[in-house]
Amino acid sequence: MRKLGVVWGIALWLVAGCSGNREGNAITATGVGGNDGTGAAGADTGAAGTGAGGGTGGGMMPSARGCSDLFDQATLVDYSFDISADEWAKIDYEFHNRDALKAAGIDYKTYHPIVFHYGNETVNDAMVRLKGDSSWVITVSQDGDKARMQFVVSFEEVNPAGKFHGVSKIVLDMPNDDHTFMQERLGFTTMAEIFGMPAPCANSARVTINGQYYGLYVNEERVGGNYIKRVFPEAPDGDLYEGGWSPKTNEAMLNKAKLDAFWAAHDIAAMSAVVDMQASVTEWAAEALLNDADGYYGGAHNFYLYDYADKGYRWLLDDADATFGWVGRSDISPIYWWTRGTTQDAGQHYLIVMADPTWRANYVAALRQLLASWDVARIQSWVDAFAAQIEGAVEQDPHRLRSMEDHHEEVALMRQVIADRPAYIAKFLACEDGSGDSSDADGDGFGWCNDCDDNNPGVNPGAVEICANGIDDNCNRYADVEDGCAAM
Ligand SMILES: [Ca+2]
Ligand SMILES: [Ca+2]
Ligand SMILES: [Ca+2]
Ligand SMILES: [Ca+2]
Repeated sequence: MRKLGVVWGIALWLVAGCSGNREGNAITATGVGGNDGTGAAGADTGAAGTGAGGGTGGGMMPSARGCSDLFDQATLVDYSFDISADEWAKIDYEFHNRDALKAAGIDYKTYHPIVFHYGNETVNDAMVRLKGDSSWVITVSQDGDKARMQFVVSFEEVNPAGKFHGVSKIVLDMPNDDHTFMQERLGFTTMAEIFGMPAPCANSARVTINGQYYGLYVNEERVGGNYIKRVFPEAPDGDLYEGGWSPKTNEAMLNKAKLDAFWAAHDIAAMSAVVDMQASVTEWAAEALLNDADGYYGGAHNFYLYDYADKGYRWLLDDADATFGWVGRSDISPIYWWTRGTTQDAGQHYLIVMADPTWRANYVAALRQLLASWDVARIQSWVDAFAAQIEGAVEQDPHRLRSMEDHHEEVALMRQVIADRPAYIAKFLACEDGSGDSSDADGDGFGWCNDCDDNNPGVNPGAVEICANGIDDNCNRYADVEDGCAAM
């Protein structure tokens, strides 16, 4: 799949100082996009509340919500770097020798000095480093001379207080399997604008290096202390962990006992003692609706954990570049997503919730609540606007791997998932509450929405795990030895 393990990246920025100058290829809100396809989408989604979300009248583009103007959705940003031949050779060496450097214990994400340009502005003491994890390894191993570096640009390496348009770091993200060039942008935007939940600011940026166009990226805010101040101004001082382990705030005074209690939790009581349960299951439900194949809900991968004031830990979205994903499939169970053949693990805390009738019902209720705000036409209008905005930049991208025809097909598929995913979730919810098809094909007492295998009466969430049959009998993701059976 995509990123195996915790992913890096996403950048820091400051709330203050959003200077208003805009450079680059501004496009008008009315000049792009459109609501074509709305009728069909509305018919597909049924109870999904198409068009009820409002907000479309004020322009196609999403709102600013406190983001730096660098992330203005109406602008296709143009960044350029000047880097010396020596420094470029070093960064290129790191790029192609990541695993060897890592194995030798050598830092392979070092900062390199650049002169950074944006419009008529220049930053002489900026630095750039590579970013990525498995996406880095994959592009180097698969893409030959089209292998694409991903970057973090920092304005605070030389001057710790350095900022550019209120931002101390910029993340430039583009994995090799996103042929839409906008999955992460759309995932973050939908999370923030449709669900009103925390997500980094993001738009698209063309990056030019030493005068040559290098490629198109999702241009995004880094997650860190300044991000927390923007999204939780009422509770800005909590511990923030990437992947639930790696501290990003309060490094010197972390509540380690609380984090230990979090990882030691194996039941609802222990989990509830340190977790904001409602906020957390709502975040997972949002990922389920986003069809996120590489977040916490669908693979226990990319997430942040934030200790919110006196409410405890809550999950925060990270790395949305596999949203609207699952290779275009919309009929992924929002509970038993792994039954579609992934090898990804399910999260320890996720499984605690799904095994608990009360909190599992609360998760389903959160799906229902979020579905009511899903707005097919509005989200599709963003896809149309973003696609029109980046069309030329995609076409000219020297690191583009697929044809423009493929790109357009992927965008059309993304558009379709935006309509089909809520339709599937509506069907799932109608099974849950008995208002629609809640058939039980194998007659084991668990309808299809609550059965991880509705063609096998011996398999259901009420079953006991049978050892050595190679089957996850009790629908908890794991079979046999992985589910507590003694090794044979
Ligand atoms: Ca059944
Ligand atoms: Ca069954
Ligand atoms: Ca078994
Ligand atoms: Ca099992």
